[in-house]
Amino acid sequence: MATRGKLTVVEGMAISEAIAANWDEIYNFQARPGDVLIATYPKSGTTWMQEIVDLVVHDGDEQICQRGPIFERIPFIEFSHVMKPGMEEINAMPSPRILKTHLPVQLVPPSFWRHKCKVIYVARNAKDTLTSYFHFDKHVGIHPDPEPFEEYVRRFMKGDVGWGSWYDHVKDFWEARDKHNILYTFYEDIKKNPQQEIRKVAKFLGKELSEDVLNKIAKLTTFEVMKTNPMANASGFPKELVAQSEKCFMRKGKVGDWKTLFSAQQLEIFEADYKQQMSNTTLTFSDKI
Ligand code: PPS
Repeated sequence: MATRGKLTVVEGMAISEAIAANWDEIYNFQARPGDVLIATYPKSGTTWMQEIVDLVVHDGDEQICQRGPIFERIPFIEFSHVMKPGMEEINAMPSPRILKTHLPVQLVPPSFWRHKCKVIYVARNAKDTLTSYFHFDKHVGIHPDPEPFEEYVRRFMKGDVGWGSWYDHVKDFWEARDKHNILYTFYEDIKKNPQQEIRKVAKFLGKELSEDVLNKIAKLTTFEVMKTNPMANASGFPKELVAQSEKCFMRKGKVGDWKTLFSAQQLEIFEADYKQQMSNTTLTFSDKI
């Protein structure tokens, strides 16, 4: 990797310098009534939920969902200065828009809360998120080199990776779910029972879809189908940012891939720290891994 971006700190969150440089405009983003926000910690199934939501909103019409790459159909707010669509294009999109963010709940642009926008959150278990993020950071230049893995595990536990602490992110959205209009979903649940989780998303968005349409959406959003769909697999990502997008966005799509990276000793340290960091929440992932 020729160039490597650096992390800095904004409002207590570690974030790439490229995003920090435009922080005021990002935080002051003007959401509109009816906008839907897909919010996640990185590598938690964002792209998957993006495709599900676009298909739900369009009644399972796969042709409409071929109208452009996923990152154009559902723009990424914090990246609007890094790649297209930029802020002007996002502002020009007709309502209702579907948007993506990785920001922690306290840093979501306040206009989303002011307009009581619907927010769909996807949480993924910590070890698989870390594993996916490690592979992503190896191939994408916006963050520092993640090698060696042992050091990456330490940084992840401290929240010294892009978008800060996974622990605070999942816990704070969990606490906020009843205060705001938030649907809290889990990657592992979508994997286990996609129809059921897609039905929840549809209900949350006020869409009544037939069983046939729900089944169709579940099929179109399997890992295998999305991986080969150029409009869903992020293969059109700018090459200067992502040299080999297939290694970043549609890598394995499994639950439990962390087992390929963690040593027994790393696991022990990670689990002890996890217990401590997750001791003050009712949120659990234990039966989902
Ligand atoms: S990003 O860059 O933060 O927006 O990445 P994100 O989309 O959140 O997460 C990428 C991981 O999600 C997996 N993925 C899927 N899993 C199952 N089914 C489907 N359809 C699917 N689509 C994406 C993707 O493979 C990444 O996980 P890993 O573990 O790296 O394979």
